[in-house]
Amino acid sequence: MPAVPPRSGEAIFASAERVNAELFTLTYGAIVRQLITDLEEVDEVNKQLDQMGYNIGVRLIDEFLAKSNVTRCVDFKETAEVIAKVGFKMFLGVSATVTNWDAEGTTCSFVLEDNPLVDFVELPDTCQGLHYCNVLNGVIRGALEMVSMKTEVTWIRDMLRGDDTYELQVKLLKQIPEEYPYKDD
Ligand code: MYR
Repeated sequence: MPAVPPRSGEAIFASAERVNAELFTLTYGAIVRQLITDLEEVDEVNKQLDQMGYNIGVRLIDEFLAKSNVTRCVDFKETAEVIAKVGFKMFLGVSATVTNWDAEGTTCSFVLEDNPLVDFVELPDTCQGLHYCNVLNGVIRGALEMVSMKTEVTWIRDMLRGDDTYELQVKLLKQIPEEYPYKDD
């Protein structure tokens, strides 16, 4: 008889998933720490994280569209719901709530139900201006640009800065109409 009973396949997968998530969180933390050391200015770190996210976002959209089977959204409201419920879940493992729409339907906020990026994170006083999760701004901006939407993405609330939740505002600046690829004769 083994001293420890073997775990079921499901339990092994669940624990592998948790280890992967922790590894991802710790790796992201190590990247942020390195950027702080290299760049010294938190504003520069914020910019760099946003740029990193943008580079990820412009590539990630293909994987998102292939895996999610999401087709064209009718408007920005539907796009926002898709990001909150499908995109966040797929890449971050959590959902977000879409809220705070403006009257024009071009600005809204994502309120994160949880934020795995910040597990184990405590910011020292010297990093108070840091937007630790700024990679997410870039990811959303980059992904949406690939489907013809120019956006501005800004943190409104950030628990690492003492707020009660994580709120990311997305403003649609411009929607470039897609050109019909064939000429009518
Ligand atoms: C369309 O109308 O073409 C569909 C647009 C879907 C855009 C979905 C963008 C996914 C972004 C994922 C963000 C993940 C953040 C962790």
